[in-house]
Amino acid sequence: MSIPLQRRSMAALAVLAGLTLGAAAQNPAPSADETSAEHDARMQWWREAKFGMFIHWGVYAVPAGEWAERKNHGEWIRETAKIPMDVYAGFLDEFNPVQYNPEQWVLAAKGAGMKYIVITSKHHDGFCLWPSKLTDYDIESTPYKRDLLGPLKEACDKHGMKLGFYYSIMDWHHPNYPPRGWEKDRPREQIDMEKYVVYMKGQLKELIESYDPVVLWFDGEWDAWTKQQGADLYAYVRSLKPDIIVNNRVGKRTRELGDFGTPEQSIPSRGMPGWDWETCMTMNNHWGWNKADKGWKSADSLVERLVDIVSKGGNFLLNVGPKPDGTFPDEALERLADIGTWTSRNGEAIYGTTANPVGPVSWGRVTAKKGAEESRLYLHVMKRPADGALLLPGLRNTVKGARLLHGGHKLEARSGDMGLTVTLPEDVVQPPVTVAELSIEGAPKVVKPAIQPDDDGVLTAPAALAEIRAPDRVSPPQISGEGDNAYVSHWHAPSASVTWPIEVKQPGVYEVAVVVSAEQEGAYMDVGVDYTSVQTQTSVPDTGDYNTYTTVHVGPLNLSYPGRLTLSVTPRAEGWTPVNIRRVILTPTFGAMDGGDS
Ligand code: FHN
Repeated sequence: MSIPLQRRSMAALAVLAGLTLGAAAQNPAPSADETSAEHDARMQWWREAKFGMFIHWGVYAVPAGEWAERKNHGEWIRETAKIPMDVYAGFLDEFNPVQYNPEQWVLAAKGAGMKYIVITSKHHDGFCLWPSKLTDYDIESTPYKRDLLGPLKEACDKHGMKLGFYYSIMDWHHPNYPPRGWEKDRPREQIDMEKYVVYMKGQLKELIESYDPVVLWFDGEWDAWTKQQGADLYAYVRSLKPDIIVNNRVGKRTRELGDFGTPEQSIPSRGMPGWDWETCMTMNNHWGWNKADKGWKSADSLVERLVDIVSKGGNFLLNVGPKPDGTFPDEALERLADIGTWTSRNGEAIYGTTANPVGPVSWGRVTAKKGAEESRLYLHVMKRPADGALLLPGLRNTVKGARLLHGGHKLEARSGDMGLTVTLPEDVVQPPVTVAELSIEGAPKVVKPAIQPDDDGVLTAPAALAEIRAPDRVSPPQISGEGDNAYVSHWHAPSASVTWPIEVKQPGVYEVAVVVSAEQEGAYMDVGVDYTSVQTQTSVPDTGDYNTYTTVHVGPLNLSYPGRLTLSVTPRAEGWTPVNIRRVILTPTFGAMDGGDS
């Protein structure tokens, strides 16, 4: 499988350099621009796969997180323990994974219901798991000597598992890459990012030609790296393999460059609408092997995270940090097996689904398989309501049937004012997440229930019920938190707006107030409905921090006739600075206005 090796011939390096430099200059990547249909075709398998295994493995596994008196190091141990290069090289001499059996890894991933694997071909320390022609800082310089990626590729192909590579742009070993600030013993004269890029391209060419990876997962882009270099590298790897999928850390972790977003150790509360994204997460508190780390997440909570992520339109890349002997920690194997019990029963509600079409529900999460004639909604019950009533707010379709996905037990489903409700009897609950399958006629039709005035006629539009509107490829505001504590945040784009369906029962003038926070003043916004709006007279004040909210009185809004309307908050582009919103309140003034009873 791997490349026949003439070790590290400068001649080879020069030829490659000449070749690549030439190529880069000409930007030979005609495939950079693709139609959206071609883009969708390229992303399809990834979008359907949903669940993958991340593997952080390298010589940093040898110290197992321990150095001097500290036990909490991980794959960053060279940096966090400030280990000089020559001392760190000692780990290469000890790295000998004789128990490495990649087929066992692949079967463990497959057993968990994972569809692809992404392994660290080279992490920040610069050590390469394959015999690279371009450096001797690789597996061949260890007692093990043999390629680690080739056998993994073979095992993946054998079991229908897709394989991708993590590749760190940041490199704490390569002479042309800037040394760490604390490294006084490494010369800085050789810093030359152009040469380093040639090196990277050479290695990526080796990896692509030798192992045909389906994903390139770049990282370490926050250091000495530019958007332009990212765009060039993206075009380069797509020119080598047009259908390869590349994450957004090829650039500067934005929406502008790369095929998918990469939230880390977190799940965006409303997903990333209009964009492909993948949450990567550790199973305990470290990416790399740390023998002292017992902070393992439970299998149940990992299943819930998988469901949460997929219901928001994302993929889940769950990490394992193998030991230096080449085996997976028992705790990881146990969790993979337990997760597999759930995915083997409920996989239909995960693979090939799309995000929840009805909006947040209090009892769990929803995934969907939409069709023109018939659609399937998968109700992932995490907290069964006391009466077992699983309301899908605003869903207006005709029910075709409902059943437990695993076991097929028939369930009752009925339409009502607020939407469609499926009833889950107590005795059929299947922890950690019970899945009910609801079949409906046609594509999901959702008419969000409008916000109703309270007894005093006050209309309160909370962030939890808000809808975010943002042009494509713009980083949209996010809704974080649940219930009354929810808030709209990360509102960098003035082209985005926030809306709510409201029901005006009594026409008249309403006093508008918004509950906001900001860390800079200067923002103005319009609050309005379909036919009229009012603008903040003064800029939103700096409240000191985003957790400190204040009520800004915007002014009167004349809602002249009853009915269902869309309330919206829209930034004024000029001078916009990010503002968090907790809620918008419309208080009737007409008691006073019509002088009636007040
Ligand atoms: O520094 C790395 C870290 O070691 C790990 O690889 C994670 C995985 O996404 N990424 C970086 C931190 O953002």
